[in-house]
Amino acid sequence: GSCILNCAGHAMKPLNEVIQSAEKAPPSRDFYGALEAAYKRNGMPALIAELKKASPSRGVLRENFNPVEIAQTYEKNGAACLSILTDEKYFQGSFENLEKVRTSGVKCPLLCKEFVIDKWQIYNARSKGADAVLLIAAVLPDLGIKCFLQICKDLGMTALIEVHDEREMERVLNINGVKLIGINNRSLETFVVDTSNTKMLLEKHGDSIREKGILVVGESGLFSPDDVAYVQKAGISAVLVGESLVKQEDPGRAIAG
Ligand code: IGP
Repeated sequence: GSCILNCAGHAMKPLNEVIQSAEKAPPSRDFYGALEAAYKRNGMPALIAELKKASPSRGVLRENFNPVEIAQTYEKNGAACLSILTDEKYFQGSFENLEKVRTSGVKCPLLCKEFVIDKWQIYNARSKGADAVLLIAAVLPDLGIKCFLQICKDLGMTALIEVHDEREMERVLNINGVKLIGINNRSLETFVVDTSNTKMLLEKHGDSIREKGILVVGESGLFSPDDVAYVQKAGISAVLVGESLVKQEDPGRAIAG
């Protein structure tokens, strides 16, 4: 069909075509269910292991970045789900990486990690094999989150809704159908990581989160077993870890250790 070019010079399918490809894609896997099951099984936070080649705050994290190899060692060593950066500009990610992992035999559900501001991106993610998308409360109005949640539901995908502060947490808790909230400990403005943010937000809102059956993911800046124990004690059920794994020579062993 006819394509237009996006600002990165990539051909973009028109919306109707990308919707069709999403609907034709092999069915999605249950990202939320995989986290819940791993948490119940182990009594330890479920691991979402992230494939991240570079970041705006740290530059290139890993030179020899073979997405399939990394994904396989993550899975082998007990990751419940994987997060794959597809944002090119800031994280040197790609949809090619997502598709490669999806077709490699890796069974973990996959989160497509980019800055979603348009529904086109959700259909595109699904058409490339993603099972979940990240929705960042800081960059979306409530109505956008609601609309995108519905699209995810229709596609059988999980939405991970990311919050940073109390105001965003309150907004998100007022939206129906939210099942998975990520608390990002890294400030989007200063890049400073503060895990006490998770503790503070869960002390204030833990009751209503539990009442609604929402699972919480601790995101960013987790390096040691102590860091994980700290956010677990605060009440999270899963962790999203990128840098500290990707930087290891053997990312799989780092999980086991
Ligand atoms: C992983 P870390 O510090 O373990 O590499 O963080 C993940 O939380 C981080 O990559 C992230 C992110 C984001 C990246 C969280 N939210 C939004 C891009 C966009």
